[in-house]
Amino acid sequence: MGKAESFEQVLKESRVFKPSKEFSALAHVKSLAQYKKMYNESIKSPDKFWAKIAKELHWFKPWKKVSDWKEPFAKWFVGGQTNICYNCVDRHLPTWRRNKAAIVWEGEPGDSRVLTYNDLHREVCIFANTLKKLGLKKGDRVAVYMGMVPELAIAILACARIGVVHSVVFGGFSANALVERIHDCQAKAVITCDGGWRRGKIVELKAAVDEAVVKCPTIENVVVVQRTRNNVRMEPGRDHWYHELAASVDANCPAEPLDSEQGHFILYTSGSTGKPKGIYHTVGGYMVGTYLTSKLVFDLKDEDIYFCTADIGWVTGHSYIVYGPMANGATCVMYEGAPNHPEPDRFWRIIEKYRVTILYTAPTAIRAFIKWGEQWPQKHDLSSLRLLGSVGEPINPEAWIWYNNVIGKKKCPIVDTWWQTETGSIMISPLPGATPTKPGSATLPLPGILPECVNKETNKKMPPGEKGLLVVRKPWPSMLRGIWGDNERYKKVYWSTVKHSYFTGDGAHCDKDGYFWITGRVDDVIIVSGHNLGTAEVESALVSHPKVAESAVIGVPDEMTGQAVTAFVTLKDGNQPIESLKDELRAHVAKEIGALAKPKQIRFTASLPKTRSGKIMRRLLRDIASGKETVGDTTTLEDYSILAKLRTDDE
Ligand code: 7RM
Repeated sequence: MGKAESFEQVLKESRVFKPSKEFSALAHVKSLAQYKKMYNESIKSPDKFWAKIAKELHWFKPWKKVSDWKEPFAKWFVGGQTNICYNCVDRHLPTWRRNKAAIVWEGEPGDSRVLTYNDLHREVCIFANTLKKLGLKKGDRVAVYMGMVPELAIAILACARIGVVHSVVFGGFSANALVERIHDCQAKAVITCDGGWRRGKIVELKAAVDEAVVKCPTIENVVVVQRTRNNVRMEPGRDHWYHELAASVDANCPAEPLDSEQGHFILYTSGSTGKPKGIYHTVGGYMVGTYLTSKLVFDLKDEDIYFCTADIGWVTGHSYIVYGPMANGATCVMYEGAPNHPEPDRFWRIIEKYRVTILYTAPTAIRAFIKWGEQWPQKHDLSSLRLLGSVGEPINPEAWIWYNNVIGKKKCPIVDTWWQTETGSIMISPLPGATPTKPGSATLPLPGILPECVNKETNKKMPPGEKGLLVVRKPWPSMLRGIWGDNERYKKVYWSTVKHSYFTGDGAHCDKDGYFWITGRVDDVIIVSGHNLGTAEVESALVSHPKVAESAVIGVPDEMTGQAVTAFVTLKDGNQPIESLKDELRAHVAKEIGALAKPKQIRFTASLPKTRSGKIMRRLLRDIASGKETVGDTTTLEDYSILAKLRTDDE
């Protein structure tokens, strides 16, 4: 574990931002002392803590045992029966929220729809009844391959209502990615759309399903929601228009009482080698985790207009567009398309139009906004915003400060939320009314969560400032229950690196205040002359240069130093990729971190290979830098053409 002080300067931000008195006064958690008290109690008596939270939700039958832990297999609220769809929808109907907007949806072409909780209930019941009509039953798996339309939220809630396990496959993935995921979980049906709108063009979803399904013998039915009205082929007997099926079913469908440990969903994450992992979640624990974290982290109030910009094909969309906020009865803004269509101010336009109060987005998006220029947000009235969130990667202090100044106008707390598909809900994050924030740090663990930075060899907690592996020491309700169909892989990937601990795959260090600073995936760590460099640190240093928009760094084998840093750099609009800038950037990194972190090679590029949720696929960059063919899973890559471009780019 590296400990060279000089390397940690970039992330060793000294700035501290305290929540304002006005914000704290109205927040669910009002002070650091209140948070600490709640945290300590939750760790001392976790079952008591979680039971109290779970009781805020509806259970058809109470649990017998709060938790049951047989490492590495957890059960929560054992013996209890509930229904997450009921808690997200029906629970609000006898209250004034019946006619409150649940989904405020904006289509990319500019159309919009508003569904109240009452509307949502009707739509979900009808969808659930159409699924039943097709013979789908509790425990069956269904693949959902749609654009960001209200029917996507409705479809997954409908599955949850009757105990069907959904596997959402992001609509930007290829037919092959869909085939692989359907095979793995043996899905019986696909729910899709004719097409989806993206940057003014139709994404041919149904055509991809046609290509996929011929290779998927388990698929009996394809349900097609009409969105773009492009011509699609309908295979008689197999394919059904949703609106036709829906016309003939009952609008009443009671939510089924489900065992707390009944399957809820599978969501595939790309493995660095081999096939994607089907991360498997169950009903009760996931519901309680997303409910609590939505409430505390976003400080959700009934007056809020909450906008999470993620796609539902990513876990963030599952937990923080649909399940968590709706379990709280929130109003959720959902947007169909690209952030720069028709112009780079689309998010700001939406915020102004609907008076959004909470914005949750990703560092990759923030860096794109910085690249596009301040003039776009400045054209709009963003004064309704009161809270900002970030997720997906370490947010570099540069982007944090820009987000704070330009979007939050220095009056909105920023919650930098660390979590994973596997964790189900947010694990490390500020509570906006309680936690002083430091740009670049996800700050402190949420109640009930016990993360630690540890030394791999000794399994001991690292001293402040020293990097280690990020693990979680105790089970928590929304944790994954396994990898679908592969318990051995589950044990190996998450439970064999550090004894009796869940290994996150991330590296991190804690500072003297116990704040967590996540430095990226440990697979991505670069070791230069024996010194451990987190990709996040070097990238953050590069991005703090005024001409740099984004960067990705990787380690390449080097005779002298073991590994050397290679940096891929994209420039802000209006800057030229000239040779002298490379020296300038090297000097900048040396100044920010130290000479050892200086990139030996710098390659300017127009774009980086990313997943749709914005994570840079450094593994692919390593293949490119070493001239190798790409091996391993590429199904989560957003834009394949970037690989070809990078390969042919001049150095
Ligand atoms: C929610 C999500 C998980 C990985 C995780 C980290 C990285 C996510 C942050 C972050 C630093 C953050 N699920 N990550 N959030 N790193 N600070 N706030 O992203 O399964 O798609 O990815 O993302 O490496 O392990 S995910």
